[in-house]
Amino acid sequence: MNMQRILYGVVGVLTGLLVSIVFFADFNQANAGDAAANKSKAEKVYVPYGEQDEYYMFASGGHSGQLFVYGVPSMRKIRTVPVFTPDPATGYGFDDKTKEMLGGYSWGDFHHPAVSETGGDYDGEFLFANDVGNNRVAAVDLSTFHTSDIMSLPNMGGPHAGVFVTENTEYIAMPTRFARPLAGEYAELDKYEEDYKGVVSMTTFDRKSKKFDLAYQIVLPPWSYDLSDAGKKMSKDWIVMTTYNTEFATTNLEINASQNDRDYIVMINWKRLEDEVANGNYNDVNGAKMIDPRDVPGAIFAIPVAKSPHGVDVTPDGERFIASGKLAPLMTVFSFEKAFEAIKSKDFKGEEFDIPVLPYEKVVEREVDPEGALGPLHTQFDDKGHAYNTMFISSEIVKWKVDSGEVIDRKPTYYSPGHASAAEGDTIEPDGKYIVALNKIAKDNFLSVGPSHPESMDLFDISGDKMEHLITAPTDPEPHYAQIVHRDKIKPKKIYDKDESRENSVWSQDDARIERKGDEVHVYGIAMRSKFVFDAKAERPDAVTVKQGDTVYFHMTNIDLDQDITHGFGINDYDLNFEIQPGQTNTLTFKADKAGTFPIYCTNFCSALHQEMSGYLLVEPK
Ligand code: CUK
Ligand code: CUA
Repeated sequence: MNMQRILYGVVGVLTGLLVSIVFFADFNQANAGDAAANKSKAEKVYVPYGEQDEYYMFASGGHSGQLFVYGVPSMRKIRTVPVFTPDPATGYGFDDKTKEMLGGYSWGDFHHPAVSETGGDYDGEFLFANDVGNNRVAAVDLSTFHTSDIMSLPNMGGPHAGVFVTENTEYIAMPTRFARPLAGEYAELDKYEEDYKGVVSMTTFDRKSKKFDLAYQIVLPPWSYDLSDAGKKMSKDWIVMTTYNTEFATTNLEINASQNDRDYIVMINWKRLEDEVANGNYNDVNGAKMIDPRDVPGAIFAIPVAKSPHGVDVTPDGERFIASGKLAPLMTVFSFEKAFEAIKSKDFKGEEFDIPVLPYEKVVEREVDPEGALGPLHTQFDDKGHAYNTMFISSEIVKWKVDSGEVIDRKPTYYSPGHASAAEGDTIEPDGKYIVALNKIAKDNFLSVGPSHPESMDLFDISGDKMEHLITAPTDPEPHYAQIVHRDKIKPKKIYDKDESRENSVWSQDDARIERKGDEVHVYGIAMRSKFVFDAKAERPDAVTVKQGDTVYFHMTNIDLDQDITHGFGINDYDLNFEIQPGQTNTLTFKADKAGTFPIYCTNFCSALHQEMSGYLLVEPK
């Protein structure tokens, strides 16, 4: 890479707007067009009644904090799964279990989903997600599409650069975006270089208990870590991360963090660190086992890379990693084998912040010139050795050959894409059928809904030599990344397992009962079409009377073990609602501090007599 290219990059950013306008014009012309071509595209995305989409697309819900699920190729949204944010529609964050899991937070910033892997392939059991807003990691159980665990991570400053999983989901890795003093301590910005740290969290996940454990954390120089990936096959013990702000800027980052011609890719051997942690070689920092890889020979290396890269992605064969320049209009292909050789021969080019630097020319395989496309961000792959790069500034996807760097196709997106997601794109065996560009800007694609437009997603058929744009779909803010998983890998349950021994569950309406313990009232009730039963023996089994100030526990079991019969449970005027899916037991706890008569009603339409599915909460005044 030379200075000229970097200059082009800067000029590119400045002229980006102009280029976008050119592409918009192209789009309008292309669109004027060909009725026969449009018919064939429509047929490719049409899923007739009785059939289903071939793929699930799990898309981040950005600062909604939630997971969006789409069908591909129809691009129909199937479901919002609440993850980091309360959801009144399902009562997520209202019932006891989910309320505890959310820990009082009311927002999250979900950037990157990662489906659990076995042998480098999606196994479809769980999906992990990062919360950049409040330093959390979450797991969604893909048998129920319910969030099963959320863990808060200490010492982090916005875990943006994950999540990504190692080949057998040994670890869910999350590098931090903002450097910050450890343990949330105070330190002046003048102390940035000494006191601020970058951190990578390495969490494990137990599939039986469906819970996380923070295995260890890696402390790093106060650079900003950006989109990262785990090795595969020959590189499986490594993770690679791009960095920016190697300038240590603490203000006006848009200028001050773009000074250096080069930033770094950091490669870390997690296997080495795992062994060291097992040997007790760590410090306890704020409840985390903190290891400094600079104390472990062979555990960490830096490789210079074109300035301010945004992402690095490992090829499906695990042999190369590709960084995208963002401010330098090129993609750089690096070789793991070459990196390993440089490491073996101790061929270092000095140190940066005590990290041995591998010489760029010893690790690089090639620089790929995207022939004028600008703003490369993220790379995806197909099954034929091609890479696909999103180009944020020139609003397009560029298809090129990983082996030779030859650019094969460029297709406009509508508009500015962040990530793209290819079918099975992060696995050792991508499908090569579809790619979806996740765009930040929709401009005039859809009916106007005011000054803020929806985000958009472009579906392309990539099975041929040239990409074919099929459809643009709107989306709520804001998909950053998505994974597209073949439907055969997802095995959703039809109903919750009926576990007779489950705490607080009641499986027959005759067993419904109310137990009082001092000022606690426990209702062990059932929901079925089309009634609630709280106390089988009472004159009015669907009424509950408590005293003002009592703490009320509604332990509700949905005993309708039938597909898709979900009941809701709303208490009028008490700001409370939750749901109970078939075979599920949920508990809602609250203080009945308001005296009066409050209707209870099923909020989820469940039968022709759904309207009759109601009862009363009577709160006697003190
Ligand atoms: S980031 Cu959004 S476009 Cu959070 Cu994955 Cu690159
Ligand atoms: Cu039960 Cu509506």
